[in-house]
Amino acid sequence: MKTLDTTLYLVTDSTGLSEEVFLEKVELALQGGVTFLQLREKERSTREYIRLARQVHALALRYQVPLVVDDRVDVALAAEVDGVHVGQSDMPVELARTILGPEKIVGATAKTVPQALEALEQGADYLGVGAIYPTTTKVITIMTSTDTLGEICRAVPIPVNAIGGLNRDNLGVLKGIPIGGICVVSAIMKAADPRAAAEGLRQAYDELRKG
Ligand code: TZP
Ligand code: MG
Repeated sequence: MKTLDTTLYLVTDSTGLSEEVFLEKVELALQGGVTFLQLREKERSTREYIRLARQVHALALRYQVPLVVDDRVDVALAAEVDGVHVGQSDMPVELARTILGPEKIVGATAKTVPQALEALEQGADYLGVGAIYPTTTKVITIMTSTDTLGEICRAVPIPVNAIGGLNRDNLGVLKGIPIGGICVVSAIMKAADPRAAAEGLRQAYDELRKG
């Protein structure tokens, strides 16, 4: 099993941002304590996706934070990033693992215990589970209850991250659930100060763990 720090996992969203502003936001988030990065691009051409992945990877390397790309195994390979995150309608974990090999990170979305066990068996290194709260980020998702989240966490030995509508003020519902960390998009990407936003999330998460 890989040692991954998924405490504060940022899924990026570059919608409406210039490349310069986007990269600056990602860097500020890294300075604020993001421990894991996923580049998630739904509109870009393959060529643009690869180019941006390379740029974000250069940043991530500076902060020693792993970078995975959403969905696209080809982009992960071409840009030589650390791995991929696949959803339930993306390439199966098993195939992503075969293509990427044992060293690369393969993360998966799971919404039920059977999905979680299947992803684990196929070689997933971590899971994302949600949406815990309704989200304003453009995504096709259904809500997952915190009971199911807890069951998934207890069913698998790999890190399980909660995702969906999370911010520093609403993490209380996760109390007592053995999550590996939290995933956020807008709480950081839409913040005027992504560094302060990341710091605030780290602080709120630490308090959740202590309390
Ligand atoms: N998968 C489930 S919810 C979600 C994804 C990618 C988006 C979460 O975004 P936000 O802005 O943190 O609610
Ligand atoms: Mg996907």
